[in-house]
This record gives sequence, structure tokens and C-alpha cells, in this order.
Amino acid sequence: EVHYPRQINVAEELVDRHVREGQGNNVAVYFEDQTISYAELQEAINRMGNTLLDLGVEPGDRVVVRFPNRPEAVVSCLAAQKIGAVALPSMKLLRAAELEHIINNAEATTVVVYDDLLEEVENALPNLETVEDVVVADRNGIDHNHHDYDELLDDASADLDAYETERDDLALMLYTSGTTGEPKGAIHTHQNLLASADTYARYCLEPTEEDVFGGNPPLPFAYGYGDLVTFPLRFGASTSLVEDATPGDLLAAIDSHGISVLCSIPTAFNQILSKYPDGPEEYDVSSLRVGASAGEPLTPTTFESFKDEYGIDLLDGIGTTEMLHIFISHRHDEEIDPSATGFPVPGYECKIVDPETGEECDRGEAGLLAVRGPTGIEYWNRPEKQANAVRDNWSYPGDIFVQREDGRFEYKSRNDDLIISSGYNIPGPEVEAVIEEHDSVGEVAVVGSPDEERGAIVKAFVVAADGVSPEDNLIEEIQNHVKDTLAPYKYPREVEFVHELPRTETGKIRRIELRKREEE
Ligand code: 3SK
Repeated sequence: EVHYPRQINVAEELVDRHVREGQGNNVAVYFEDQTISYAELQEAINRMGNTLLDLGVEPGDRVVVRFPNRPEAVVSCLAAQKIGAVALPSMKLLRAAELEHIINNAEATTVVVYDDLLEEVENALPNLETVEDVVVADRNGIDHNHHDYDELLDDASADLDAYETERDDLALMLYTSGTTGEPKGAIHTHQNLLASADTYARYCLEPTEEDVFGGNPPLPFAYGYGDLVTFPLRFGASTSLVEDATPGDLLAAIDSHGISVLCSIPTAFNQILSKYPDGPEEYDVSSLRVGASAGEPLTPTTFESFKDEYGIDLLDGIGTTEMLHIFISHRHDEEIDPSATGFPVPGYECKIVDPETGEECDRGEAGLLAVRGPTGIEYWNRPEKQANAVRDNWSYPGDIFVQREDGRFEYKSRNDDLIISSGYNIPGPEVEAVIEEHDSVGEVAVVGSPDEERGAIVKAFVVAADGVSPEDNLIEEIQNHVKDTLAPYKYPREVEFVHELPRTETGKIRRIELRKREEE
């Protein structure tokens, strides 16, 4: 179990504490050819914290942080937390309509944004009800008439004491699309952030000050935020940030930044293996010590191939944005069986229950996974979702698992219509609603179709509108319509025209039948 004093501030714990304890010169962040020490990171956070205070940000206010994996994202999130505000990192691919919903729902007051990602914020701005200030980090010379990040930081004081937050005060808010298509805010406290490091990271990744964490999950994805911000800084280690890293960029960063803890998703590990067969000869990868894999299940083949080529274990794990990080994982003090997901992370308990009766299942029986530990599901202003997701103090992430006779947990599927593709959570109904808007579409059902590389792809079954003949160019039109309306990763990679959709007696679409058809 992990316990924290009542008064604690995550930014103070992750950065100031190391400076105070004499580690100010250690490298906190590697980015391109720069190194940023803990003392330099502290100074930037203090300047940003004072900037936010000058703009009128108050404890508890939500601050949207919209950047690729760059140091400014770390600085902005930790600065918000240091002054007692709540960091709300935004996925860079979100379009104006999605941003509008999230920012209005969170009632955010301030947006800090990379200039390259400003356009969708500007498109949303006329409809943003609570935003008072937009701060733009001008890195690409894009014209704007908002506050300038560098000017504000230059003018701000470099001294700042952390606000005296309590352990249960909110520190981080991450939006998850869930299954209904309406993004929900998952909220996390100062204590939750520290607990994810002090359980999963401590016992599964076993970090030391010498480690360099690196990988390509985006920081606004809970997985990336943990692996590339909270964990390295909790242990006085370093993080290697790479903007929009391709597999080749990751190999280069292992070589140049000396990454020892490599965090990514199976799609990226597979791409490293397939696109860079000479990776270990071309790059110096001798710094690698361990890998973390999440976002989708890791196959035994990928585990074995990576071990053969790179000499490290990829520790598969499952977490969710709502739970903040991984709660079932492999770890080195248990024999790794790559056909399972692993054991509950120390500090967490897991059980499998019958979805109908709520009774605990026997070992070997598939059922709904329930989790209890130092983090749990908590939604922002969604009492009906909350009541369904947390019962008797157990959180229900919505996955079907089996607990094997040997105690290991094995992932089976999602319990709902969420499609997990290359680590992205894509709600089928949201994509359906957009496809249905197309004039040539009569009816549509969207499901996940198994895919070797991506785990699953989005597949749309479409009944053409009356009088429309399903030509090939209609597929492209539908795909482009989704790409133009939603984050492009949500587009259906496959579109199949059918005469009718399978329905229940009451007229509901039987997606389960379509999913089964895809699995055959
Ligand atoms: O997808 C996962 O397994 C995951 C892991 C850690 C944090 C967040 C997520 C969604």
C-alpha cells in the first residue's frame, strides 16, 4: 500500500525535491540535441507557473495543454499542477468540434498550445465558453494574435513556491471517448499520479536515477504521460522526448539519448522489427534494459522476436485512462508467460465477475474484470457513468478477462463497442454517426475487425441509400468524410457494402454478429 501526507504537490515531488536533494544538475529531459537539467526544468516550470498566475489562473482551474511530445508540454502541465490548477493535455489530432466539447465540458480557462496545433483551437474559439487566454508557443513562425509563450516566460519570475495542494486535489484531467462517442473527463489527483509511479513503475519497471525513459506514446495519452513524465521524474531519472517519433526516430533516440526503458505499443514494436531488420547493428541499442508494452495486447511472437533482436523483455500490461495507468502487468520477479497479460500490479487487486449475476467467476472462466487499488475510475460530472463504472469500491474498466489456474490474468476482449486500433480508443458509434451523415449512406454499423499489425481496424458495414449504387469511389468518399470530421485515426480502413444489417427483434443492430463474422 502507498500512503502520502495530506499536503502534497506532484510537481514539487517530481522536480523541486530532486533539486533540493542535490540532483539539480542531473538531466531531466533529452529533446533533440538539448539536455534540460532538473534545475533548468524547475526554472521553466516556475516561470510558466507565474505566467499562469499572472493570467489569473486559480487553484482548481483547468489548463489545456496542446503540444506534441516536447519539453513545453511537460513544463506547462507541471506548472499548472504546481500552482494548484489542473493540467488537461489534449491529443494533437483532435478536431475543432471535439476540442469544443472537451474544453466546454471541462470549463477550461486557459489554453497553452504549440503554434502548429493552433488552427483547430482557433476554429473552436468562437464557441469556447470559458476560455479567457490562449498562450502560443511560436516554434514554426505561424501568425497569431494571442499571448506569446516565450515572451511571457521571459518576463515572469523564476521563483515559485508550490501551492499547498492536498493529496486528493485534482491534478490531471484526460478525456477518453469511451463507447458512446461523447468524451468523458477522467480525473486524477496529486496522490493518484504519485501512486501510479510508486506501484506500477516501481515494481514492474524497477527504475533508478540512471535510467532514461523513452518511447512514442503521446503525452496526452495516460500511458505516455506516466511513462514519459511522471515515472522518470519520480525516480530522478531522465525522459527522452521525440516529437511524432517514427520507429526510426525511436531507434535514433535509443542511440543518442541512451534510452534504457523503452515504452511503446505493439504496433510500434512490430514496425521496429519489420522496417529495421538491421536496427541493432545500425544503432547502438546497448543502453536498453527493459520495455513496457500497453495499448493493445502484445503477442507472444512479438515478445519473442523483440527479445531475440534487442535482448530485452517487453513487459505487457493493461491500463486505462480512467485508472491512470497499468494495473495488470508482467514483472521480473514472476516468470513471464507472454500468452497472458500478467499479474495484478503490487498495490492492486483484481477479480473476474459474471456480468449478469455479479458473482465472482471461477478460475478459467471468462468474465468482467474488476480492479481495486490506489487509483480508480472517477469521471468529471458524469454521475450515471460513474455509478456504472464503480460498484462497491471496485472499478470496472470494461474488459473481459480470464484468471487462469496459475493466477495470471489473460485479456479476452472489450465488453462494449470500443475499437482499440494501434493503441487508439475509437468508439464505433461515434464513427457510425459521422458516416450516416453522408448522403449516399442509408444505414451503417461499425465494428473492430482483427488485424495483425494494428490489433484491430475500424470496419464499416454500409447499406447504400436508396437509388445509390455502391461504387468504389464511394468508399474513398466515406473514408475522407470521416477523416475530415473526426481525428483521422478514426476513419474506417475497410468499408463493406451490404444489403441489410443484422438486427434484433426489437430492431437494434446486432454488432456482435458482425464482429463474429470478422473473427471467423
Ligand atoms: O491502453 C492501456 O493499456 C493503457 C495503459 C496505461 C495507461 C493508459 C492506458 C489506456
